[in-house]
Amino acid sequence: MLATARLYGILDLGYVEKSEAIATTQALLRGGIDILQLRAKKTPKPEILALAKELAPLAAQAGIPFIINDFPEIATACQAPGCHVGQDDGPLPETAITGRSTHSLEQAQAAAQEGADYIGFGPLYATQTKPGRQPIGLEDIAQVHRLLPADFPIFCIGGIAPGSTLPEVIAAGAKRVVIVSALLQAKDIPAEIQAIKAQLPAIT
Ligand code: TZP
Ligand code: MG
Repeated sequence: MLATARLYGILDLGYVEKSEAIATTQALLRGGIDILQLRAKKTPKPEILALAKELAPLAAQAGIPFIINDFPEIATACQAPGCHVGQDDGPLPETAITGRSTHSLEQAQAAAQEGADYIGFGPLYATQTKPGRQPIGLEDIAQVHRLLPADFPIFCIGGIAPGSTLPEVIAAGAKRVVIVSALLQAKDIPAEIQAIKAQLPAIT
């Protein structure tokens, strides 16, 4: 499933009210998102777990990986296949799928070597979704794809939006992207997903 995934969506509770979480997830799944992550930086853990238990079966039914940000124990408890961790979150979790955020070529290589199943690479641009993090720009996108095995999933992330930055991100060599705020704030999420996937190159 990861091998052909091109568009990674994140249900970020910084943008979506808990009361809207199911409907937004259903819209993401209906549109054909390839991977879904639950990210909740300010929500108490029991509430994240309760929501994760509701979302996991929806993603499973849609046949896509469901990834929990930061909490492998929540992934295990809700039977989500994956967990995503940052640079400061210690060793990779023991979930079936593991992802690591990376912010440089060195970190990208290190994550692949430690056995991550995919990486996020960014933020390419400054973004309100991860405030205070220095953007890395587009110049290393081609190189990170040269350095890592051709089939290793690299998801470019941070400030990507269709109609503005996406074309230049693709032109710089991105094959896969994570899009958070632009998707969650879209008027028609499924239509937005389809428009983005039409722009992304096919994985060969
Ligand atoms: N990690 C690096 S940038 C980022 C994360 C979680 C946020 C990306 O969100 P957006 O809204 O697509 O810029
Ligand atoms: Mg983290």
